[in-house]
Amino acid sequence: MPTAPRPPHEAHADRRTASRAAFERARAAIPGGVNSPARAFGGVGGEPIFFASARGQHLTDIDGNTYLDYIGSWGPMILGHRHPRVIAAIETALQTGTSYGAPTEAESRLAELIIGAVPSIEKVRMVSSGTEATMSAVRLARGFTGRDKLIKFAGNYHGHADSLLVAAGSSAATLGVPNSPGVTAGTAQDTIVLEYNDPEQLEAAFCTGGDTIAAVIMEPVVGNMGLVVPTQEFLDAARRLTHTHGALLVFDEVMTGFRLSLGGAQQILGVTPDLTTLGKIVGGGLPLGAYGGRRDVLNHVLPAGKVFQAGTLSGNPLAVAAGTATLEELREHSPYAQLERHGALLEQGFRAAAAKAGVPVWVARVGSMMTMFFQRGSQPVPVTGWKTASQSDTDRYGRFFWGMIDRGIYLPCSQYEALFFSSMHTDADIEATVKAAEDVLGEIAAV
Ligand code: KE4
Repeated sequence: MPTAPRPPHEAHADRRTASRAAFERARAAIPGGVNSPARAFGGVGGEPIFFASARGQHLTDIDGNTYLDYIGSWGPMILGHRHPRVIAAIETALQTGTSYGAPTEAESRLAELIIGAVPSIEKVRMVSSGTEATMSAVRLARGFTGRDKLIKFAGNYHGHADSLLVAAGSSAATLGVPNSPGVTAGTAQDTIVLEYNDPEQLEAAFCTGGDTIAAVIMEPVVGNMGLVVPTQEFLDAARRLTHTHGALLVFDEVMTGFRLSLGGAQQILGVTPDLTTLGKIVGGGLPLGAYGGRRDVLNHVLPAGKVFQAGTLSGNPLAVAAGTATLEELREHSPYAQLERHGALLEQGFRAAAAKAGVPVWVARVGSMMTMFFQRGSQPVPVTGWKTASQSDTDRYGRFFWGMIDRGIYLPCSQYEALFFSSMHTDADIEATVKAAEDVLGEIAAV
């Protein structure tokens, strides 16, 4: 009787005994043992790996294993870990103070850098996370328009503000239903959830309730269902319909901002939203988010206007120093051509490896964000939204993930996350990653 293959995460569990013990300890004190569910390995099985240090493109776990990092802290580390310029800026800021609860000129400097880089941003307010940025942008859109309804898209994640933790409703009107306990039906009913890349559905929503819609919020290039690119028709419809009906178009660029170009996704897509939200890279890996956009809209934010938003640590000097150094480095030594070259090599390598192994996949990439969707059929199916992304073979993805871990490659621990790489990754790193993928895909095909 052939024995069932061992779960992939058990193959080399002996290499991660310290992580196992650390996880046991963490679970006694922290819900699920992690401070964010994305780290819990729920999407790939097994237990999370605990890390001790990072430098450049490498991570080192508490068992001493090193990995090539394809998460980069879920996006912020575009320059690699502990970039000398970022570390020096934080150390300098440390010499004068860590928090004032009062304005500093460094915040104005960072605001000016953001305004100079992001096409849609004329004024910007800093907060401490991407969630705060999107939550505040939604409140601002509602305050500016005097309307209640919000349109979002299935498979787009915008942080954990209640009005954004909403799934597509079963009703024809697609009125939202909570997708977390604790989110009230009253909150969810003001969120309409549609299918990404479906301009007809968006048009219909505006036809039935255009004058009640405050905003459309979207990831202009999606990372949170795996990578999904928008069609020009869908982008044009979102821009046209919001303009025509007096709603605001909000690009959530927490992930894509400064990642896909210095001006984010909106710069390469050629569509200018009314509001943009930022996080991750803008803080250089320290806690900082931001929301900005049209001057006439931002002037509604307290104390310039009446829309309330506040934060004790907003514009924190250490986070501002890290973000400023990061944006200045990106501006002065653009990495985007190299990131594009490496992305093309990785994409071609993964595609060829899957084809050689006979494993059906759909590979999507923009710059240094990429996802290889494992598919169940024999022929690749384009992944255009949550309806197609959610058909992925997540078990196979889990096998791929653990096979790559065993070869020292740290990919996102979910099929529904994009991978990221940094300006510190080398040609040799990309080649080694493709070689590892060839090996693992060959093994997977045999299972
Ligand atoms: P934070 O509150 O996690 O800083 O940002 C929320 C957020 C908002 N908008 C987009 C497009 C995002 O991708 C995120 C956060 N992304 C996840 C990874 N998909 C962060 C990882 C985590 O939640 O631990």
